[in-house]
Amino acid sequence: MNDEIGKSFIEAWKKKLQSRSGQPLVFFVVGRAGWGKSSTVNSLVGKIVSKVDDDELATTEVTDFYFTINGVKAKIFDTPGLCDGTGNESIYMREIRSKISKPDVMLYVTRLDETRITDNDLRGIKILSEALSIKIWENAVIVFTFANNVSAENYSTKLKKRTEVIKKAITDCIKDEQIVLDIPVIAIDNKNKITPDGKEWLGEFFTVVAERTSLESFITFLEMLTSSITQRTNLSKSQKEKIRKKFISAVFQNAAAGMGIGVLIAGLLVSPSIIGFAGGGILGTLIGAWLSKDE
Ligand SMILES: Nc1nc2c(ncn2[C@@H]2O[C@H](COP(=O)(O)OP(=O)(O)OP(=O)(O)O)[C@@H](O)[C@H]2O)c(=O)[nH]1
Ligand SMILES: [Mg+2]
Repeated sequence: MNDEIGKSFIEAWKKKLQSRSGQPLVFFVVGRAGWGKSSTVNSLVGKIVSKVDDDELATTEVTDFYFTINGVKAKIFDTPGLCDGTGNESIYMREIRSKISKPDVMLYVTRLDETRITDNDLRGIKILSEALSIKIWENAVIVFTFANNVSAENYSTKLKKRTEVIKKAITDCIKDEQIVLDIPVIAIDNKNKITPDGKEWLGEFFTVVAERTSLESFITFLEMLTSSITQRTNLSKSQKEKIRKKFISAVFQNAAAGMGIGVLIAGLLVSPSIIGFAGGGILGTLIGAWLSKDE
C-alpha cells in the first residue's frame, strides 16, 4: 500500500522540530486583579506555574515569567493594573509596546458572575488594541471565570448576556465586527471540574485555546500540553477532530496545499508509518493522541 502521506508527514514534522529550536511559547493573560488570571493559566497547563493570590497587587508594570513543561519553554505576560484603572495610560502603552513580543495566544479573563463593564475594562481593551494592533484579538479567547457562582437556571442566559456585553465593548473599540464575532468564548471555574450546565470544561477550554494559538507555534503547544491534557480529561470526538485538523495543517503548512484536509486525514489515519511509528517520545505521544482512529 502507498504510504506517501504518512512518510511525508513525519518528514515535514521533523524539519519543523529542528527549525523551532527553543523559542518559547508566548501566552498573554489580561484581566482585572483577582479575577482568576493565574488560576486560569494553572488550570490550562495542569500545574501551578503562576502564583495565585488573594491579595490585590498594586504594580502597574508589564511582567513576564517563564516556565517549562514537557521540555517546552513558555513565557507568560501579565499586565497588573491594566484593567484596574491604577496605571497611567502612556506608561502602559510604552511598556506593552516595548516588552511584549507577539503572543501566540491571548486569554482575556473576566468573571461570569459580574454584570457591568467598567470604564477601566474599556480602557484596558483600548490600550491593548492600540499598543498591539487589533490583530491581537485574532489570537484571543474570552475566558469567563467563576462560572459556578451563577446558578444552573441562569447559566445560559448569563453566558449569553455577558458575551454580548464584552463583545460589544471590544467591537466599539476596534470597529471590526468580524474579528470580534470570531473570538471564542468559554466559561470555566478554576475551583470546579464542571460548570453549572453539568459539563466538564477543561477539554473545551484546551480546544478553544488550541484553535486560537498561532499556527507557527501550534506543534510546540501540542508538545507541551498533549500528555497533560489527555491525562486530565477526555476530549470529545469533535474536539479531537479540531485539534487533528490543525495539527496536520501546522505540519504540512503549504506543502500539502491542493490536497484536501479530508484526504490527508483519511490517509494519515491508516498510514502504516504513522500507526507503526516506533520513535516513541514526543512524536509517538502526539501521534497516539491526535492521529489514531476514534473508537
Ligand atoms: N470560585 C472561584 N475562585 C476562583 C476562580 N479563579 C480564581 N479564583 C480565586 O480567586 C482568587 C484570585 O485568583 P488569581 O488566579 O490569583 O487571580 P489573578 O487574576 O491572577 O490575580 P492577580 O495576579 O492579583 O491580578 C484566588 O483566591 C483564586 O483561588 C474561579 O474560577 N472560581
Ligand atoms: Mg495573578
